[in-house]
Amino acid sequence: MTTIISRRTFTTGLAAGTAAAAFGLPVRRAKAAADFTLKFAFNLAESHPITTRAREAAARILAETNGKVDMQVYPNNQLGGDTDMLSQVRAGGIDLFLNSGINVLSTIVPSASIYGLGFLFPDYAAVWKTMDGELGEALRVRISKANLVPMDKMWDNGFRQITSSTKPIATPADLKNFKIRVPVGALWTSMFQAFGAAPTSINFSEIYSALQTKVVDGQENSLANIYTANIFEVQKYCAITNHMWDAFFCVANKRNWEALPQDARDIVAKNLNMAAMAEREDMAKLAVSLKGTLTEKGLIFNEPDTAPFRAALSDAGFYKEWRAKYGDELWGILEKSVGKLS
Ligand code: X2X
Repeated sequence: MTTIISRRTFTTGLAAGTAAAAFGLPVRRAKAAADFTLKFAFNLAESHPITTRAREAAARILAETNGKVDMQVYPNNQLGGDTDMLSQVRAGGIDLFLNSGINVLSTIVPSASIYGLGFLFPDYAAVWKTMDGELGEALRVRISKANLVPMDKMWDNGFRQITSSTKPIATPADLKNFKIRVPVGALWTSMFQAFGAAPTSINFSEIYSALQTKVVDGQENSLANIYTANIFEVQKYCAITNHMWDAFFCVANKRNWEALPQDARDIVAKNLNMAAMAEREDMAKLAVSLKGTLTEKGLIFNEPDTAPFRAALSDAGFYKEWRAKYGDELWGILEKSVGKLS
């Protein structure tokens, strides 16, 4: 049977659309309801490249599934902070969640944080060789055991830099008792304790107000987040420490994922992975260009010698302690890719 659109319905719809456009209102198109709606949530700002690429993926998924799969993108902690979003993706209220393996995801899969160990990667070539290689695969296996389905490609969250409202951070001594916000993950707290700082775990949803009200004096993040989450407005100095690199796993609630027909799953996974690859390129460019942009916004940059920071972690027994926690198998896989650590 063919659907008959009466001329009357058609012209009425058109007239309404034209009128809406004339008044600058969004034009509502009549759309068949999708068979599957997926909620895709994360903590990043609307203007972060992750959001842009996620929205592109959503449009492609809708087109390639002929309107059957409608992936709705919720950036900027719209569905709650990370701790909350993690509970929701586990319960099935959120279908897809982007989260760092070092962040709240590590509260249920502790080993997922291993790639966040200080000063592991000199550059992006080393990063992707490791995370698209054996280590990334080993971590995805561990995440799967927690009833979450990880997509193959991680989304870049960048090399991290330390910002402060009180003083430039030039040496490890400057971090002594420094009140710094870190995400909610044991490795982060441990690393800044090893530096002698005073870390406080705070979700990204609260970072701006925590800095603004001086609950903490500093934080550490990629330049992309310092810019898109407006952190530069409440911070004065930025030390290019590259002390760690971070990225997000894209994980699906297992039950909801398996409720999708296989062909739809393939289309969703393919487009999420493609979006991650495009976003990696965006981030690599931003890491270079944002220094100028942020300087114009008034942020004062310094480039400390990082060797003493690395030595401080080593001297505090940081690597030794975490080697015991991660275990020899995972540590061996990591060292195969990045070289001996001590
Ligand atoms: O919370 C952060 O600092 C962020 C956005 O970088 C992470 O999700 C780890």
